[in-house]
Formats: sequence, structure tokens, C-alpha cells
Amino acid sequence: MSGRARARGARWARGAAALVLPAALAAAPATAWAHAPTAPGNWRLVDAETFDRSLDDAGTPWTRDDDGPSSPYNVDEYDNDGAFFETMGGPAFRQQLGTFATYRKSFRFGAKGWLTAELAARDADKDGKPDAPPTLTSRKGVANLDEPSHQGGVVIRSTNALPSEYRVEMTLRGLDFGGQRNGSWDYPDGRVNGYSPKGCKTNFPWAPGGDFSRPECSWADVRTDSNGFYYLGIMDYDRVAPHNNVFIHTRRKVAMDSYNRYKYTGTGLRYCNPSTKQYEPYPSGTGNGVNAIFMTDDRRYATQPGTEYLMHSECGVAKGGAIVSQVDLRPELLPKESYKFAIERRGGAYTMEMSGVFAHVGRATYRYTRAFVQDGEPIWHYNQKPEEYDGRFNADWTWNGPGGTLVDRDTWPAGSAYPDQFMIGDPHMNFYEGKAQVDDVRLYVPNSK
Ligand SMILES: [Ca+2]
Ligand SMILES: [Ca+2]
Ligand SMILES: [Ca+2]
Ligand SMILES: [Ca+2]
Repeated sequence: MSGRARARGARWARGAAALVLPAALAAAPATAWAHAPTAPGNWRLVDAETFDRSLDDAGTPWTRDDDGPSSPYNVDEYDNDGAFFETMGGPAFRQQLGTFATYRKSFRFGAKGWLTAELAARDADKDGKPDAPPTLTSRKGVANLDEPSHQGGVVIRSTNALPSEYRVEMTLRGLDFGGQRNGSWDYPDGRVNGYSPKGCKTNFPWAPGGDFSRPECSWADVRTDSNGFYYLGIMDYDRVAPHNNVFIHTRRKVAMDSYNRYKYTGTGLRYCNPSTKQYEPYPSGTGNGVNAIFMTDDRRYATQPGTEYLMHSECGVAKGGAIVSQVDLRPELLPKESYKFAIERRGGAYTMEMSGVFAHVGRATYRYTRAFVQDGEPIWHYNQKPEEYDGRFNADWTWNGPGGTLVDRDTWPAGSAYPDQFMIGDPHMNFYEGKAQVDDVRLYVPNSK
């Protein structure tokens, strides 16, 4: 059912784990190459999207798709109709899921269709039309991702699996997915952390546990929880598209995203101040942090799915615990300024890179590199081929709930293989809403190839 193990019987190749790169390479000014179609480190550009040609999702109709067994969006037991939710929610989950319909659209764009847009929306009144659906359009050479309801999702992904070594990058020109503005989580236009003030907004009907029979408005309030956006992430399955947030948290290899928690004063998040190289409590920032996270095989939560986090920053390396923001963005500077995000897979390691004008330090570039296996900790599902991995991090995940017991067997067995697919946008169909402007998505491969 999971589709995780694709091929069997291959042998382990030791080379991938042997190379250990320094935790952080020196920062360099971004301006030297910000507008050139080349990147440092001996890369060759193979695909680029400037968004100068018209892009409009209106040309593609919405079609109903509920992630059922015959759906192209059916992935595993954590997807929208997955067995995990039947286990944790009991019969109430199936009943709640049946109260609405999901609509999706997908289309290729860019040279030879190298990019794919995936949009999803909910039809709560089941009149055959999605309610407050997201849109993807281009204007003045920039892509607009617009999501008026948190129950929608919109992402730009690679159409085909990425090569064995690559650099992918994007430029962010506008950002309105929560965080403080002018020092406040509550905006003058009435929005709260980027969410519309109208109606209840909850994580219904997907949660890792709790009473699934509650009415929709009694579920967890997302407006006063968090908003966010994926600047760039690498997912581990083929048809990357919006799903519930529990699913997303099990399918990431590495990601740079935001997780902007409304008026949060707890210890679950912290900033690294790159100027002092000291951790600071979350309220010391503006709620516009970038979380660059290498996922690993340990479970982050005892009672719900999700991989543990390895977080490199100017403050050091942290495993688990408080989520570390490496930088705090200044969205008020956009679009005059811009941010560039890049992820590289090369030489047996992943690198995450962010450039732009950040709080405390001004214009800077930060790069964090981690080997596929470093200090005994793997990057989750790093192997694109069976021979890159020997099965040593395999496990079963067991879930007990009102619906019984579910065993997710072989979460990372020998013989498995996981494609790299990049993703930009908001993949969560029960969290996050807002707008973002994206530009210059580029794919490079090593110059020697
Ligand atoms: Ca399914
Ligand atoms: Ca409707
Ligand atoms: Ca452009
Ligand atoms: Ca959303």
C-alpha cells in the first residue's frame, strides 16, 4: 500500500556515506551572481523559468479527486483518506471525510513542461464547485500563488524526478503567509497572522489524534496556531501535490519553510541570531523565520507520524527539540529586495542555501551542508537508488486508536528507492493561507556532466 519500497535485493554502496562536508561554508554576498544564469560551484544550467510567459491555472478545469485507491494522488496510509486517520479517528473520520469533496487540478508549464502546478481545494457544500480555490497566475514576469482559504493548497514542483546531483533554486519576490507585520500578529485589515478573519478555520478533518466526531469549528484553530510557506523542499515521492499536514511531515527529505506561530511564547521554536551566533527565544524575532531542516529517521513525536529534525545554523547543530530558524526574513522589503533559496544534492550530501537581507545581519548568504549519513544520522530517504542504502534505518511504525491498530511496516527497507522532487508553495490542505510571489526557478547539474 505504501509504495515506499520500489525495488529489492540491491547491495549497499559505501561511497555515499564516506564524504563528510563541513557543517557550514563561509557566507558570501549574494549580489555577485543574483542576476546571472550561473551559480557558484561549477554548475551548468539545464532548466529555467522566468515566468515571462503567461501562466494561468484558469485554463485547466477542476476535477474531483479524493485520494482514493484509484486516484493518481493516492500515496500511502497518511494521505487524505489514509488508514492512519481511520485508525486514530475511528468511524467518525470516514463520516467527517464524507461531508465534503476535494477538487484538484494539475498542469505542466515551462520549457518542455519541466514544471508542474498542483492545486487543490475543498468543496464544503458539495455543489460541484470548489470554495475559495487557490490560483496560480503570472504577472509582470512573476508567479503569483494565491490561496484565499487554508483548505486549499498550491505548489510548483518538478515534473520529473531530479537527477542524482543537482542544484535547484528559486527567487522569492513577495510573501504574505503570516508572520508579524509592523510588529503585530494582528493586521490593520483584520487578518490574523495572514488568515482572513471570516469564519472558523480549523485543521478538520485531519489530526494525529483526539475526538474526530467534533463539529468542524471545534477542531484546532489554525488561525491562532500557525501560518507558513515552503520556500523550497525536496519530497520523496513522485506526484508531489497538496495533502493534509500529517502526510507532508512524513515525506520530506530536506526543506526550507516558515512556521509562523501566532503570539507564541513557548520553547518549541527558537531563533539563531546569525550576528551573535546565539540562540534567542521565539518572541525575540518577527515570526518570519526560515527553518532549514534536514529530516532524519527518528520519529519527532511519540504519538504521531513525522520525522525528526536536524538543524544546522550559525549557532551550531541541533537535533530535535525547539525548531531552529536560521534567519528571520524581512518581507516588508519585498519586492524591491528579494530572497533566493537553493538546495543542492552533490558529493553524497545535501546543501541548503538562503540569500538576501536578513534581520540582525543585513545582506548575507548562508549555506548548510550535511552528508547523507553523518555522525550516524541519515537524511530521511536520501537514497534515489537501492544501492545507495543497506536497510540499516528501517523500522515499523505502529499506531493504536479507536479504529484499531495499524502497523506501517518497513518505513525504509533495504532495496527501497525514493525520487527527489522539489516543491515550492503551500502543500497543507488543513493549514496555511495567503499569497506569495515566486520567480526564476532554475535547475543546474554539475558542469562535468
Ligand atoms: Ca489514499
Ligand atoms: Ca462549493
Ligand atoms: Ca521573472
Ligand atoms: Ca493551505
